Amino acid sequence: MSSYFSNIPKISYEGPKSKNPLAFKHYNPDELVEGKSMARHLRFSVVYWHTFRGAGSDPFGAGTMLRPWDDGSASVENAQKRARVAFEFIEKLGAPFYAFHDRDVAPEGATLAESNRNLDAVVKVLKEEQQRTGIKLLWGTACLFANPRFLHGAATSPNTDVFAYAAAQVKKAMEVTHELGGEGYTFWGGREGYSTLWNTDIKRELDHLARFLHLAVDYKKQIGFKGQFYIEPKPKEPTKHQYDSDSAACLNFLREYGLLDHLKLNLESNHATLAGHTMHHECEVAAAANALGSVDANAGDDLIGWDTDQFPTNLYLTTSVMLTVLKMGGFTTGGLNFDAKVRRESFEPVDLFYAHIGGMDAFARGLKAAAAIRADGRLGDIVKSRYASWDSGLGKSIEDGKETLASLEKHALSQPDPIQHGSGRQELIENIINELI
Ligand code: XUL
Ligand code: CO
Repeated sequence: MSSYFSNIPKISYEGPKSKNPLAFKHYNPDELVEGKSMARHLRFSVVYWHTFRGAGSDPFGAGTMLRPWDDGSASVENAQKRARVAFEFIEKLGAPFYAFHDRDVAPEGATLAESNRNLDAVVKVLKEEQQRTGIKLLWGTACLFANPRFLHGAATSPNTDVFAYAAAQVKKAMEVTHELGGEGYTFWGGREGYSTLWNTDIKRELDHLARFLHLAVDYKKQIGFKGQFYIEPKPKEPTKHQYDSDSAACLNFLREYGLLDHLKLNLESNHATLAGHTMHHECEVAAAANALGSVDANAGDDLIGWDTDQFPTNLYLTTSVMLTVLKMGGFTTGGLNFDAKVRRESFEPVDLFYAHIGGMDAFARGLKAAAAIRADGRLGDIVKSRYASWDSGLGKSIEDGKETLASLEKHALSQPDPIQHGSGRQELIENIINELI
């Protein structure tokens, strides 16, 4: 196959002084941070949907992307060729993983059976390319939101035939993910939510969503797929309210329906901000429940209210994510998956390289800054001393479940009323972070 990126070298690390736009300034895959290579910490993944299927269209205009390898047809041959080009790109970039939806990689056929055959034909190429390059599948997923049949949802559709069709699609997507050695499988509830409550039975829809996920858990066991299941929170868009609205809502749902042992969270930065949270908040909430599985690494725009899915460049964002990731002991099956798209105005193939290089360097800097904050110790000491009263005496006794309201009343009456205690030191902490970032 002819090369489509022959004028682009393999992207390599040249260090912070390099002015080469096609080189890493901070991502040095073999460099050790806290005793582990950057590549193993960060586990970068390229998404198929934005990078190879994103046309650059928006609600106001048509696509703009120049993709000379793509003939624009929905043929299987075009999809197979695109898959080879995708691997050429990922290989040159040096990302170890990729992720896809079933309908990104292969065209939908006239029937489900034909769609499955199309998928098999492209999976054959993906498998060959994985073997040729050593690039691995971070996770697969099924697109249960684009086709009009899913307009009222998939697992939460009021129509049982749609539920069954979605189940069949997940079954197939899970099979091919398994065949490709995928390390995970993601459920993003594209249209699992509502546009108006006047026509919606929330309780029934949530029961159906849980039933759907339990069916997937059962099938996973049946076929011996060992990858991690993820659920991806998002509060709105396309629906007014998505049931998987944020980390806390997902955790509550998973707990309520006995699914917490089977799914972790795949958190996305722009979804966090749409939910009115920082990504740091979402990561900490998930990690506190031992459920932070993977990250869709992107960013929103401060002023545009949509899910703009921009490449992450903000070092405070990447540092905060990596602090939580280091604290929880690192990713296991998950990674940093660039669920991000180049701007409509950045329509040349080379822009795909600039975008990913920038995101990878931003996370490499975030990793180094997070490790520096941990090594410095001042932030850790401030947090530790903030909770010091819980480490012994009364605090320990409360944590151990040995106190009652009556015993605490006795304690409170036995001594002067507590005074304003312990500055939060927010400004000092922010100065320390700025010093180390
Ligand atoms: C949509 C989104 C999806 C999921 C996979 O906002 O993030 O691409 O990551 O379905
Ligand atoms: Co995502």
